[in-house]
Amino acid sequence: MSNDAVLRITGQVETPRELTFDDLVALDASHQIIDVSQFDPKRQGDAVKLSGLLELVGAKDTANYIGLHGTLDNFHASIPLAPVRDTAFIIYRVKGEPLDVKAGGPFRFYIPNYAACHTDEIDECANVKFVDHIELTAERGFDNRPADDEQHAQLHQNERNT
Ligand SMILES: Nc1nc2c(c(=O)[nH]1)N[C@H]1C(S)=C(S)[C@@H](COP(=O)(O)O)O[C@H]1N2
Ligand SMILES: [Mo]
Repeated sequence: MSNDAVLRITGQVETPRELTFDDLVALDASHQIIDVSQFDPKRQGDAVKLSGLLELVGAKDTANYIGLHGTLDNFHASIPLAPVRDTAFIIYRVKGEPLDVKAGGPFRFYIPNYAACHTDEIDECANVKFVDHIELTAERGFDNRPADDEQHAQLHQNERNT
């Protein structure tokens, strides 16, 4: 898999950054989560804490929402930052290699304790796969998560067909 994928972080930050796999590997050990199965037995691999990335870019006090953009399948979520800023992480590595696209890689956003899809602003749908852009905003940003059961069922149907 290509190792030159970048995760952009922009918006209400002091220093916008474009981070590669190697940049994430190089982040301080205090920002790393080794083996995410401790949070969800269905998930494997290693992650960096969202809080570590926010520190790196210098998130501003005006950053109230976090936008998670997945260009690959045009999937976007915008959720309040405060409830997830100390718990969310980005899975990026499995067995020393970049997270495979089949597992939502190269960068996959993950919130432990998410709500069922479209029951809450912070739901399983907000665990955005193939995230290539994290955008901090003052107001709620673009979000095209499924709005009801029918749209959600359709989304999962499409997943099975691809
Ligand atoms: N980019 C992207 N991320 C996404 C989705 C999607 O369609 N595209 N679906 C969401 C939904 S509705 C769910 S339930 C979870 C499913 O993740 P999983 O396939 O790893 O179980 O991913 C979420 N993240
Ligand atoms: Mo879902």
